[in-house]
Amino acid sequence: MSGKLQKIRVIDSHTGGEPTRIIIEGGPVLTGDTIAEKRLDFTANFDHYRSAVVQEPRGSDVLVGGILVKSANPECVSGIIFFNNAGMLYMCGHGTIGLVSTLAYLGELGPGDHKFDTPVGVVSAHLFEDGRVAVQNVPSYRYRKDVPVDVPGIGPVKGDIAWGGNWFFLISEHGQSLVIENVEALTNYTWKIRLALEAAGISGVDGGLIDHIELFSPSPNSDADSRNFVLCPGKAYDRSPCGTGTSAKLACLASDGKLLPGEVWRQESIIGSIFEGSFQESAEGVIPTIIGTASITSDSTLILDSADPFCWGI
Ligand code: PYC
Repeated sequence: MSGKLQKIRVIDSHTGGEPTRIIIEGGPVLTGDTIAEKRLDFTANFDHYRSAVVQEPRGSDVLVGGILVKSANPECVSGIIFFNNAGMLYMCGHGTIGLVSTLAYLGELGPGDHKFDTPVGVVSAHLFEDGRVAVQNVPSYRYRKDVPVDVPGIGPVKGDIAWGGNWFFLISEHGQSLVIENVEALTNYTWKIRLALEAAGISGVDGGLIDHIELFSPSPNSDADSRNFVLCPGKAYDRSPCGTGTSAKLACLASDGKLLPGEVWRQESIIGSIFEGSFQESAEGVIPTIIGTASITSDSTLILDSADPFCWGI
């Protein structure tokens, strides 16, 4: 027996293995003059939609959702707000690549340049004829270098705090083996660091919560400059090299003089997918460009049945 049915049309894709689900129809109508205000409205008044779309039983911890919203900026195709199992993101690189591929699949945009409004600024995307997408991200920068944190159960750890559209703690000296077989241990290790940072009051600018932890190591793959493991806010690991995380890495490489403007950095994820990153200098840090590819995996309608005890997610 069913109750009142509500339908939400979504397009799913994955970018380097990391899934994105874009709401096309049936999502909440958000209010606010800016995308940042609409994001706050989503959090305050429509969190049950976030849960229904990305949490089980329709989604999973790894899924990133996105909702298209009207942008007041006439240069933008649309505004976009990304969210996950823990709450709202500020920006999402793999998600933006998924968004562009989704709109191309729907016939709403073609090869060329397109701008999107996000809660942290306008991002530009270029869709290539071969399906690759280049995302020019918001200005990214390293805030603090070599920040020590004492981590219960681990000991002292040092990392850089950087902004790439979300706040990251980037660690190169960790003694961990970045291989897929080690994902559970890597998750536990990085989660302890995440909690220790918060407990110690270590944050980004203006108390910004550092909710992404990123480990780096050399890659055995000669096509890649580095491999990473990225822990996302809700304890899932990023299957892609993480667009905002790669942006944060580029900002650190630029600050250390290890990568020059226009030089390419090939960042490999823990599952072997690669983003190509480069940057231009800017007054606020660097402007990263991340290139990747998304594949569409589903064009479907979510059914929200008011008689379903888990209608709004688990
Ligand atoms: O690609 O920026 C990204 C991202 C953030 C969280 C998951 N992916």
